[in-house]
Amino acid sequence: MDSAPNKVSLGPTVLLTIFVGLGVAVFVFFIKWIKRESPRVGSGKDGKPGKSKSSGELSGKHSKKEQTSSAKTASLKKKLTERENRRNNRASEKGFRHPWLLASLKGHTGRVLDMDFAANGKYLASCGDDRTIFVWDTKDFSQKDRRSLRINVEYDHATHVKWSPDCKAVIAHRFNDNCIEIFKIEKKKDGWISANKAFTFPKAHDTDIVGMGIATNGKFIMTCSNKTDLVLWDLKGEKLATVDTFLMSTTCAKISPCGRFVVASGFTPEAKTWEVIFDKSGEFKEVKSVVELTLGGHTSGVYDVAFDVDSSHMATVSKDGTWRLFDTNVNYKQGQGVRFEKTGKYELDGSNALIALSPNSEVIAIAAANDLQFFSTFTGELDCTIENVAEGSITALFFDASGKYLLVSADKQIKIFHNVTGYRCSIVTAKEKLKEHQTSATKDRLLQLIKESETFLKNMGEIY
Ligand SMILES: *[C@@H]1O[C@H](CO)[C@@H](O)[C@H](O)[C@H]1NC(C)=O
Ligand SMILES: CC(=O)N[C@H]1CO[C@H](CO)[C@@H](O)[C@@H]1O
Repeated sequence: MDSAPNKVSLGPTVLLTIFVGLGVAVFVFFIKWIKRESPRVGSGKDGKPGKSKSSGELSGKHSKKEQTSSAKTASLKKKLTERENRRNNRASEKGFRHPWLLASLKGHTGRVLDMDFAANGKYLASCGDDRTIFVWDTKDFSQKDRRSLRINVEYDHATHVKWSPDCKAVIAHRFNDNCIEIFKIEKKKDGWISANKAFTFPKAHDTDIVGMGIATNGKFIMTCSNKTDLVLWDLKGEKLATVDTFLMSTTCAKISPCGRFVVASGFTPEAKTWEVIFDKSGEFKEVKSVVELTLGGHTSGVYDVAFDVDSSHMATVSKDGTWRLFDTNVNYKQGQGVRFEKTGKYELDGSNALIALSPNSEVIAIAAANDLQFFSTFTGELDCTIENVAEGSITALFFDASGKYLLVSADKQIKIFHNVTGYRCSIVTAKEKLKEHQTSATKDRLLQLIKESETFLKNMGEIY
């Protein structure tokens, strides 16, 4: 080949190289400058910019002012978080690892948004924005192969999912239609289950819902919007009552495990409780606010509420950076209020937080963005932080009925963690009990519990 055309064609290449090189240099410089200007950019683990406590004061959402103040900065922030997302993606491809992680349930192709255990402990239901509900066989979380059932949510996706107390139905909340849909679950001959769409409830809320539940006594269903309208339903989809939560905006609404109370929280610095009352013949009578069971003491909005197994303890997590544990086993009908028991500080960023209380009320787990923290309710102290559990925010968390595991949904997976903190707490409380006078049988049982817990912790490579 002649060398002349080569020379000609080299020109633009060289130019292009120089041009690209310069561009990269300018970009890198600009990024460095931006990082210095706003040190928190990119520290958000949610793909959102990190947020200091003070900037979160506006209803826990992104401050609009901040976003519009400089379009240029915003678009750069976006670029930066995109880069970080890519980095995180690479990290999550390799997979999240942690010694406390027992298993991950994989099957959803979209974000898992909610999950619920069946009362018989045999099934776990989860829903995601991939328009599916999965039912998982919960037998032995450590085994790899697991039966699951995939239920399609037609033309929509479910944001909330719950089991009926008899384990014969799954109740889902359709996002676009903003209404409840019931799926009948039937046992098949092979021992596994099948699902069939049964019916849908009428739409009752104008905005997204933040909570849905069904009472363990099977008497009512509850839905609550992100505004202040909370609706109680019978199981056929007839409205029993509508309650104004008077919370300005509501972030959480749950039915207590005993099936008697509805607790909701939101913008105001306390969670409110209502009792749902039925007459002797089982007819709905009324829903009544119970001020004695107000969970107060926070200085800012309450994000989430959790219960122990028999509703004798409730816990709250607030935007003020603290959690609070209450003894709710009180004679509220005689005017006795809840007893405040413990508080602790969680040190996590995020515009929202979720809380889970272990069945025996010894452990609190808090999730904000994609981080987790475990606390002992005996000391109130932080036991462990697990960071970057997923790429996106944690959407739900709770303990299984045995208290052995903490389940966390985020991204496309459900992660199951050993309740290591719980074992440590068991040792502490058993030792406390041993200090008191005990029968020799109790003493033996406590010593046995300590031994078993210590063995478990030793095998996990944990201190105790
Ligand atoms: C409430 O839900 C509506 C959608 O129905 C949404 O536009 C609005 O931003 C939500 N409000 C809050 C405070 O989350
Ligand atoms: C808080 C809690 O439920 N802890 C439990 C963790 O798991 C151990 C072993 O099953 C239990 O003994 C603890 O009670």
